[in-house]
Amino acid sequence: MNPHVSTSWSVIRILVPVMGMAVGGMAGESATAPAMVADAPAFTLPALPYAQDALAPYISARTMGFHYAKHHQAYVDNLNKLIAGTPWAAGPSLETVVLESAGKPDHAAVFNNAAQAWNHAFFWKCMKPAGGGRPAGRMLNLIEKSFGGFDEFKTAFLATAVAQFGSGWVWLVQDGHTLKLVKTANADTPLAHGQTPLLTCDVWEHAYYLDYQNRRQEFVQAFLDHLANWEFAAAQLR
Ligand code: MN3
Repeated sequence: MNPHVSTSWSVIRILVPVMGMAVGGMAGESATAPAMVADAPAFTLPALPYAQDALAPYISARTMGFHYAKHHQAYVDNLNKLIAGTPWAAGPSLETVVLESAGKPDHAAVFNNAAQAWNHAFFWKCMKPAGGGRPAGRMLNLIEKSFGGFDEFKTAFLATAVAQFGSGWVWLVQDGHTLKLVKTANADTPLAHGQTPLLTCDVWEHAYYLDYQNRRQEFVQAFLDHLANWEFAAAQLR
């Protein structure tokens, strides 16, 4: 599927009330519209860095069709609805919305949707076709220093992913001069805790259930062995 199709739907949702038109028949006809729409949504679904079937067989096109085109799109759409008419709709970055809404109970819905929109955009970049393997250079040195070796890091990443009860994320983060593994529940993100995210794997069931059913560890192992984009992770180091 063309990732731009999903973006055009969010545009249609904005256009329909303005133009008083029915949705029927418009799908696919307004992919070039955003720049012309006065009330364009504050945030749009970012394009995937690869085709939706590029990570198969480790993540199927069917999973990506739901995970990217439905779940990620829904977080973006919900965020746009929640911030409509607020200063957050007027141009700050997604990171700013995450940071400004974090830890504020009256803005929990904004935080949940903004953080999930950010986490997913980051997660897609943490993978690539024919990824996995070992990092090199400074990243490998930091991993060896922080975890005692790359194999030890992988074992700890898997254990952290499996230990996350229910929905959440496993992250390799930079915290000062050291690297750490952290897990976050639901939408929570290391961004909101002053840590620098380097690499993440989504361990919500929607990330793996179609391909692996309940076998989360097998999914995370495939992420480490075949998908992890260590060049992207190294580029996040400070
Ligand atoms: Mn997800």
